[in-house]
Amino acid sequence: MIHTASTAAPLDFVLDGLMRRYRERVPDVDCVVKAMVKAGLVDSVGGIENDHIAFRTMGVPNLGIASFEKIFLHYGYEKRDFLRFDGKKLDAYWYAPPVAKYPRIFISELCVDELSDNVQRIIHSYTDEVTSDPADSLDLDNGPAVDEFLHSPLWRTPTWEDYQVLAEESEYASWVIYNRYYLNHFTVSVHNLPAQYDTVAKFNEFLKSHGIHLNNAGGEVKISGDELLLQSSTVAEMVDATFPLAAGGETTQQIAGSYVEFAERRVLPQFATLPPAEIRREHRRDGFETANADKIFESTFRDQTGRR
Ligand code: OOG
Ligand code: NI
Repeated sequence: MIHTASTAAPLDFVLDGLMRRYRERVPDVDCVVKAMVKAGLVDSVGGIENDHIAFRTMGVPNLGIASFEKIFLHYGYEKRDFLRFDGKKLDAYWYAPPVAKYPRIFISELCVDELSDNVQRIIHSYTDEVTSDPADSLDLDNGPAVDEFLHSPLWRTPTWEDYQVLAEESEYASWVIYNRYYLNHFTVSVHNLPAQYDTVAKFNEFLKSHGIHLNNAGGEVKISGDELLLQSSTVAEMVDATFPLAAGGETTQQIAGSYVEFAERRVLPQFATLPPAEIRREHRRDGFETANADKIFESTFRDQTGRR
């Protein structure tokens, strides 16, 4: 069998399924898409260059990066750099796609064993329901099966009390315990857009003129040390979430869902003299930047969502 025939189709199915749920859950996505269509930048969401997508995981046995990455490694993604976030107790890797038309993938993991005993106990009371690595029993060539896996809860819905205890110590923990493998964000690539929109600074002004709320942690534009990777993101939208209560019954609360990111990758100094028409992905800054990412994580944190 031809290699691309066996891997490309399930990957397309999985990416489409992720984007469909994400668009339904995050109204900002269609707000951004509509604004871009109205400005003549794209015909539809499919015309947007997606720089990367991101997932969050719980770093416990059978789950975390070691489990989740199996899906995308199977589709030909290549594991690249390790990133560490001491303050947030997170590890992450990014993955390069098999073909440039696919987005990069950013997968992070909460280092659960670095948290307080009480929070560890609460997290394990949920994640211990998973007794073997679920990626190992998944038929990764079956796109619909993987799509269903990504959108089916691996553990019971947390109680509202547990959710709040987690949020006090780690807002990443509370996000994952409820949202699980929902797509955390997709990323509009701006550097190939027409000149009035081709930087994150210019694109942010366009977004704000359409009423989009931007994450301002560390400033609205996050700039890498080499000044070649610039990023911004929306403040996550709130979703209605129904939680069981410890004493019985349930409560519906508004909690942070997902957000949208924007990225500008500048041309590397060694390609600065290339004619613009010849510039492709490999001529631009690749990878991620820990200091930028550290602030982008906060798009789902209450300091930011409280500003909407
Ligand atoms: C990921 C935050 C980091 C980036 O592009 O640096 C990130 C997250 O919020 O899970 O997306
Ligand atoms: Ni991102």
